[in-house]
Amino acid sequence: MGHHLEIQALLIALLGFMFIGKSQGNVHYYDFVVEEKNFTKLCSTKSILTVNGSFPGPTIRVQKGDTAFVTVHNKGSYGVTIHWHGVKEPRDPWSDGPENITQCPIPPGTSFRQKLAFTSEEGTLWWHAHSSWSRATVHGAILIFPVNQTSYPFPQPHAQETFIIGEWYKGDVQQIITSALASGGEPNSSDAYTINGEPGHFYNCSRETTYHSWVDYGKTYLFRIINSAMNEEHFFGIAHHRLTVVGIDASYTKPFKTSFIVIGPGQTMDVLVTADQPPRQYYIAASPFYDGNAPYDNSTATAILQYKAYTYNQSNSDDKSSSSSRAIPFPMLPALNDSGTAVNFSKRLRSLASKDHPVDVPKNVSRRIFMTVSINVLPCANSNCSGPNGTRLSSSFNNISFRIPKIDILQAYYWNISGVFTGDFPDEPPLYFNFTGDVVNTTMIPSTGTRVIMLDYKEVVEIVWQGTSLVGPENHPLHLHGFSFYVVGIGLGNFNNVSDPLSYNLIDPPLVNTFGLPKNGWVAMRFVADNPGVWYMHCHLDRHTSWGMDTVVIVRDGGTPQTSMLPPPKYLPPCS
Ligand SMILES: *[C@@H]1O[C@H](CO)[C@@H](O)[C@H](O)[C@H]1NC(C)=O
Ligand SMILES: *[C@@H]1O[C@H](CO)[C@@H](O)[C@H](O)[C@H]1NC(C)=O
Ligand SMILES: *[C@@H]1O[C@H](CO)[C@@H](O)[C@H](O)[C@H]1NC(C)=O
Ligand SMILES: *[C@@H]1O[C@H](CO)[C@@H](O)[C@H](O)[C@H]1NC(C)=O
Ligand SMILES: *[C@@H]1O[C@H](CO)[C@@H](O)[C@H](O)[C@H]1NC(C)=O
Ligand SMILES: *[C@@H]1O[C@H](CO)[C@@H](O)[C@H](O)[C@H]1NC(C)=O
Ligand SMILES: *[C@@H]1O[C@H](CO)[C@@H](O)[C@H](O)[C@H]1NC(C)=O
Ligand SMILES: *[C@@H]1O[C@H](CO)[C@@H](O)[C@H](O)[C@H]1NC(C)=O
Ligand SMILES: *[C@@H]1O[C@H](CO)[C@@H](O)[C@H](O)[C@H]1NC(C)=O
Ligand SMILES: *[C@@H]1O[C@H](CO)[C@@H](O)[C@H](O)[C@H]1NC(C)=O
Ligand SMILES: *[C@@H]1O[C@H](CO)[C@@H](O)[C@H](O)[C@H]1NC(C)=O
Ligand SMILES: *[C@@H]1O[C@H](CO)[C@@H](O)[C@H](O)[C@H]1NC(C)=O
Ligand SMILES: [Cu+2]
Repeated sequence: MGHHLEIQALLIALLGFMFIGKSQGNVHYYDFVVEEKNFTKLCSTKSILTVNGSFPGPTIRVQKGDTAFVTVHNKGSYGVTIHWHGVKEPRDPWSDGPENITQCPIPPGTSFRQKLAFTSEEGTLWWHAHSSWSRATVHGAILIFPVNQTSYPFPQPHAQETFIIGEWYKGDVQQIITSALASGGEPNSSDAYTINGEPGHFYNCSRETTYHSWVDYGKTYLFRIINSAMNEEHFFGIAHHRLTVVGIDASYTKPFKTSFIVIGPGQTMDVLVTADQPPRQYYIAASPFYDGNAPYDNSTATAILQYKAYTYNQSNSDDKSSSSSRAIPFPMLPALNDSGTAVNFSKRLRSLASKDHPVDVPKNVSRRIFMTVSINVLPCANSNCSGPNGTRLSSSFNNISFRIPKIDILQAYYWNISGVFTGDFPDEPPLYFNFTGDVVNTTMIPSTGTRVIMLDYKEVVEIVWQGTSLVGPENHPLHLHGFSFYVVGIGLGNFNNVSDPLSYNLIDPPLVNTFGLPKNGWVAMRFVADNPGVWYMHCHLDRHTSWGMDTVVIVRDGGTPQTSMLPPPKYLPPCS
């Protein structure tokens, strides 16, 4: 009898252990030391903010369903925050990171512990600072492996490698945005793009440090590409090699072959590459995609795909002679302003929608939000600002240019502190006009404020983002924290709420956290508001966010402990 009970208890404990083991995954601990470090690039040395002195910063490696605790130690000279881009953080906005949205900055000399709760994400994500422009140098990869290390929905790759596209400024990034906001004009463009921290052959003083990726002939590799650039989207390709896209934003896609990808800041893309070309060196290149009319950095970052079997000598070394490097094949990439190609690429993305990786596309929408996305100008006293015609550059959603408060919205919401935000972001723009017409009303002045979208728990939301031709139409990579969303429709021109929904893809739309809104076009996306909390929504081009192309989504609690926000951690960085 007693024996039986013991065995029963043991079995229950064992089952319980297996269950917990399965649902909770492993726990990882990381320490991130935010510190200044000198780097020499483009023939000059400057001090940048880093995590642990590396650029890009350290990689977080977990399996699906794991938990990671990251203690961020700020040894820099100003306050910062860190965000885990694409990690949904169920019911826990306290760890999400955007400055004065979910937390105040971590003061120099102090630490803040954040919890990363991985749930459905599998593939590639990334982390980055979320304070002013510090993310330019404070960022790194998050790799989420399948629970069964071999159970990719594609043949097991021989090896994997991460490519982080970055943007390098010779000047101080904080000073660049501060002075641009003071003058009202465009911030200075970057001086180079980088691949894994290195600009590559087409810049001065960067040949010696160009990033090399070594491959074996005949093998297939999983390349994880992350765009961490500040202000430009990119075309990315490898000479003579086809890429097979298999994932985006830590969600698997139906595989498709392409000679290049289009990837905006905030996006990640997983591709398979087979080393099936004559063994030698090939350029890997990241060129900007920019279809607006502001000045921009039109340079190209490169790395080298190098076959191991290729033994090279003085005459064909990529580092020794510029005449030979010209012979390294270069990928065919679209023209830098090729909007049509960028839109066509984004239309090819489809969720895998398989038995093991099913989709759950919301069908019965209960809340529709139609949101214009615009660059604007604000009048300036004596017309002496540096924007067009002496104005001050601005930007908006539904003609509201967002203002970030001094106390974070999460604390204000949780503790009912009034005067920080209002819950009245409108579901429609104040005016319907020919949003994408040639004749634009540039006198359309946005209002300013901290107006947020309030959603009930489990509301089924559709947001249609409508680009406008005001001031400077261009593609905008729009990002929502706390969720992945299905992109059910993409189009050019003005959204038609009768005919356009008829062509929605409700079968296998891509599931993403960031998506490029085409220049003078629209994107329809859907998600279920099942994550109570305070979640930032913004353009991932940092100059646009700085001008006000952002807002916040607050999802109310659902009425039970399991459907409510978790309580705050014991320590939160103070708001000064
Ligand atoms: C960062 O540096 C600290 C202190 O040297 C170290 O303890 C920590 O493990 C490092 N973190 C990572 C992610 O490498
Ligand atoms: C960077 O180099 C400058 C000049 O050599 C030096 O004064 C400064 O202390 C260095 N900064 C760091 C973080 O090492
Ligand atoms: C992992 O998945 C592969 C392919 O689905 C399967 O063959 C293998 O048995 C699995 N291994 C474990 C330990 O579950
Ligand atoms: C911006 O660029 C201009 C022109 O190159 C330069 O004079 C200025 O110092 C730069 N501003 C900052 C903040 O780096
Ligand atoms: C490289 O340096 C040379 C000589 O100083 C200069 O003329 C050229 O413009 C520089 N090129 C780039 C890409 O910065
Ligand atoms: C980049 O822009 C400069 C002018 O700012 C122009 O001279 C140059 O041709 C452009 N390069 C490319 C590759 O478009
Ligand atoms: C791209 O720019 C070139 C000139 O730089 C222009 O001729 C062309 O029309 C532009 N293409 C698009 C699609 O805007
Ligand atoms: C985009 O796709 C459409 C429809 O297939 C095609 O007509 C158009 O030429 C494509 N545009 C570009 C730039 O490839
Ligand atoms: C600047 O002025 C010109 C000429 O009046 C006008 O065509 C243009 O639309 C104005 N731009 C803006 C952004 O107001
Ligand atoms: C909007 O403007 C575009 C471009 O000028 C034009 O082709 C279209 O007919 C206009 N739409 C409406 C509804 O006026
Ligand atoms: C431009 O927009 C303003 C509102 O921002 C409106 O008062 C004005 O009538 C509009 N002008 C035209 C020509 O549509
Ligand atoms: C955030 O709030 C702090 C005070 O708590 C303030 O010093 C800082 O400038 C604010 N940041 C932004 C981006 O407004
Ligand atoms: Cu934008």
